[in-house]
Amino acid sequence: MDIKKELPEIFSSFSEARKNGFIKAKELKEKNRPLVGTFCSYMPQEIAMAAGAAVVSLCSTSDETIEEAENYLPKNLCPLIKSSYGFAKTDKCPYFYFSDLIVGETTCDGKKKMYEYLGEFKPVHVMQLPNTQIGENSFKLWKDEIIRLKEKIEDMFDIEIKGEDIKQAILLKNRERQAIKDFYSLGKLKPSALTGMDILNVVNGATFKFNKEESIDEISDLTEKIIKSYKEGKRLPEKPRILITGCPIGGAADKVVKAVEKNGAYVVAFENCTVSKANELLVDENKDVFDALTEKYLAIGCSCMTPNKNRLETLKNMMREYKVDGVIDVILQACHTYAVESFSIKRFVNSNGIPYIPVEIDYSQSNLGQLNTRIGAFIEML
Ligand code: BJ8
Repeated sequence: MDIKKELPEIFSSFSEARKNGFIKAKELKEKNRPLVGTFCSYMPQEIAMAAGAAVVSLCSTSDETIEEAENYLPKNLCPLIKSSYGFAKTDKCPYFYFSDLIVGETTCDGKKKMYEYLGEFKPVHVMQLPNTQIGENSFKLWKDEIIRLKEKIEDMFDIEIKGEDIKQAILLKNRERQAIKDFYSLGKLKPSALTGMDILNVVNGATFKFNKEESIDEISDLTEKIIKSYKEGKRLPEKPRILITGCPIGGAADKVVKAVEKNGAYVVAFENCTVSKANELLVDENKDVFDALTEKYLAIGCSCMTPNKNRLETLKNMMREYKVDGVIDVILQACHTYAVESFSIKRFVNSNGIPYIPVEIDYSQSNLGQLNTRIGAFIEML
């Protein structure tokens, strides 16, 4: 990374990463490097990486194709699912277009049924995720599913994936996770060093950078640069500190972050897939590769799991470490598991002495006024 670049310039290079990644994805294809698309943090990326493939998130975050998707899917369905299907069906997502294989998973009902339709025009492999993290059966099922994914990828790309290839992928992915963690952990600084939008743009953007070594260097340099200017006294004014939890929050869903920061607070922590759910826990580098991957991925605290104690555990640590004043739970419209879990999250957050508010959103920009009013009122009472 050019160290002469100013911070705002670096932040905007990450915000542009998704757009610029389209060309990179095309270049990968021209070099015959496989591209594997995914819709979930449970997908063990190291298996695809061990085959030399690049992995890209296909979760769409814009309402552009929702109307088209509603010709096939119910209106009362999560916008992430409708949007993702809409982009795939209308061929408007270059990442979907260039993907050789889509790896789905049996998380929520809407997604797993949508994969059936995707399979009508793209190779789709669905991993059978257990509903619970507890017990040997769940561990065995998920481990077997990770091995089945390895076999699928070997078969599809006519390649043998050795244990050592997976080990190397684990080491690389861990280094990337650690660099991302070091960066978003800057949110712990009080007063804040950077805004929640900056955190989100960088972490989100990093998922569209296919050269992992380059991306690790860029993120680490950025973290260093921010720490240096913080030590030199460059800090943001003190404001209430918000933690965001719940459904994935990139793209159109970032309107919640914008509303928080427009109404006199900062988002300092994200307990979402976009940020901490996917990165907080590293893969154990000293165990059998399949056991280690099973352990890491099965531990993700998503509301699709029952019970979902890991989400509470993570929230507890994050509320303390980030010195949080309030928690906002973002629930995408018609996401039943997160909506139902909202009650227990409220009870848990409040029992730790922290105010909590759930906000249900879709991808449209039409109800911004209402969202601003609700979030503004919440921040005012902190
Ligand atoms: S690990 S959060 S990426 S499932 S699609 S569950 S919003 S109704 S995305 Fe998710 Fe994996 Fe869990 Fe993370 Fe609800 Fe919509 Fe379903 Fe969703």
